[in-house]
Amino acid sequence: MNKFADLIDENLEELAALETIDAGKVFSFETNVDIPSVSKEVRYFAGAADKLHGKTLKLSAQFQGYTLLEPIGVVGHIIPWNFPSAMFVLKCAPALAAGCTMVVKPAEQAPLSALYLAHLAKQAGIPDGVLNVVTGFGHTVGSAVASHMDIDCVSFTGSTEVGRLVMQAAATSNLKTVSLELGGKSPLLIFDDANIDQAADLALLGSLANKGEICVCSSRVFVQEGIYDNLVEKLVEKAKSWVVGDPFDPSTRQGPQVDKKQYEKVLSYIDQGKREGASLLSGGKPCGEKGYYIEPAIFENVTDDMRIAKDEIFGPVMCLMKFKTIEEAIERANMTAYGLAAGIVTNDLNIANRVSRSIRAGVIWINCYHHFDSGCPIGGYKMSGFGKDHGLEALEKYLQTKAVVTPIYNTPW
Ligand code: TXE
Repeated sequence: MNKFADLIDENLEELAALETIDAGKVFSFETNVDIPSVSKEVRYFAGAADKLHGKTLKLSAQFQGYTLLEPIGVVGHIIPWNFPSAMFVLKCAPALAAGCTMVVKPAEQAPLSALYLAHLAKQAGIPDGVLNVVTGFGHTVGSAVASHMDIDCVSFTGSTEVGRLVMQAAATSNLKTVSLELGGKSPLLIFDDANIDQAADLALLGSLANKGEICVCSSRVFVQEGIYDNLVEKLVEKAKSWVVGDPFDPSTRQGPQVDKKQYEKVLSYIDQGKREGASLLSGGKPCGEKGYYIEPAIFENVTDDMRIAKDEIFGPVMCLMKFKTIEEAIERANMTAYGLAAGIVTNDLNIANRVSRSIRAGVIWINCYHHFDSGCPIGGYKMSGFGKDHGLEALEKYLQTKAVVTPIYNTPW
């Protein structure tokens, strides 16, 4: 695995270019942040591989026992297109460390880096048959993985709709274990004491990074009334320098949406927002002559019951909402079927502590956003799914515990 990580570093530019060509991701982000995190993830779990062990059990008189941690078996990883390389190692690295074999089904929109990573894994000496990639569509290859009788565990990241199908297929085939990382509608809560400049930067990053194609993106931005007007002014001003265009250009912050389906989905939600009565402060139009580029849309006067405030749009669309009290912020932040992430911007420790404990979401970022780390588990509450990726917790879904019991004095009962 360490050799695999070295080869990822040596092929950083190739992998970054594949992501940009295949998924429209910004090349400078790929080379500086995304692909370096891919090799780091592999090294993190390489370090865990020789530290997985069971416990000695304290049993009632005459008996002794211990547990063994065993690989769960063959894992099926079904992954999406928004972070193709990162998703690949997010799933494969802990499964390899746990001693599993696996079949990866990359998304049909962006399968190239998965094939390239599998080639590097082979070069690194990972034995044939351990890490396999099968490309294809969801309704054929994906559903075959989910319903396969010889696959012991399926680890899925994608839409809530397909997550349900995967769980159903597992239930009606061999009852394989399932972990699901699904959609989100994460809140960012900005309190009156926040630094306006920093808060505006975090709101833009949280909502627009990777063209909004991030499951944890902060698509609902709640701002306390005391700084609301100043913050909105700052946001709109900063949004003007958010460059949308050629993802290979170093000045670009946002490339094209991944495909026509996503592009049309995002534009139709922007129309829906206007029809529902939200006010479009900036952007929200197709951008350029060709390609799936969209000017980031910033909406205000958004109410909690609007579709743009409830559904996962998965595009560069920010919904601004004003609140008065901490209690109101907590209640409205939790008013979602999802629970993947949340952000808090404040310098008041009491607010940060209270709010972080009151929000039902798998990760809470305080005065930062989108900080992913190999050591930090990420995963959903509520309809965002269950099971963790990243962190030592990610190993749990690829392991099972076997208990071994023997009598101490050779007594037969
Ligand atoms: O997802 P799908 P799509 C959300 C986001 C986006 C929406 C649709 O809101 O707009 O989902 O995106 C495979 N059995 N997310 O259509 O279809 C598919 O081939 C088994 C959030 O791309 O869920 C791909 O490999 N597998 C998300 C993977 O599932 C099936 C990231 C995800 O695709 C299948 C992506 C089936 N019947 C989209 N049908 C996140 N949580 O990060 C499809 N697949």
